[in-house]
Amino acid sequence: MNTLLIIISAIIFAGAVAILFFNTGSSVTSQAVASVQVSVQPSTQVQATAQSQGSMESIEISNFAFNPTSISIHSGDTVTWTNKDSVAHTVTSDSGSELNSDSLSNGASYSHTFTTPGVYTYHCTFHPHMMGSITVT
Ligand SMILES: [Cu+2]
Repeated sequence: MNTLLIIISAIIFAGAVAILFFNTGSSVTSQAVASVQVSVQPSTQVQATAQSQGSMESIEISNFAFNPTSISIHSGDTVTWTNKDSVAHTVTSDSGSELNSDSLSNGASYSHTFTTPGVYTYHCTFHPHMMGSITVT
């Protein structure tokens, strides 16, 4: 009778040890999964940030012209105009107030982020023959 009790106790003890071992093993596994998630999340965030920032496009103002004259961009992209001429120019919407730079002297830049699709035509207020357009899709 005593022997049977000892055997039953041993089985229960062995079961308890097995459960402890199993729990320890599974917590190590979930830690490993957590560390994998942590290493994956930052690169996902960087991609999301890069997407929300959009692309950067450059237009040079030189020889009384916008170069390139016309470009096509995506909503969220930013365009930067830089004046390479010795005389001042502006970047001014033909209608509306989307583009409204100050007078840009030599070397000065003007940047604008387009958030709404459409065709934005613009000119220089000092030299109305200087024209350009931005198509936002
Ligand atoms: Cu001009």
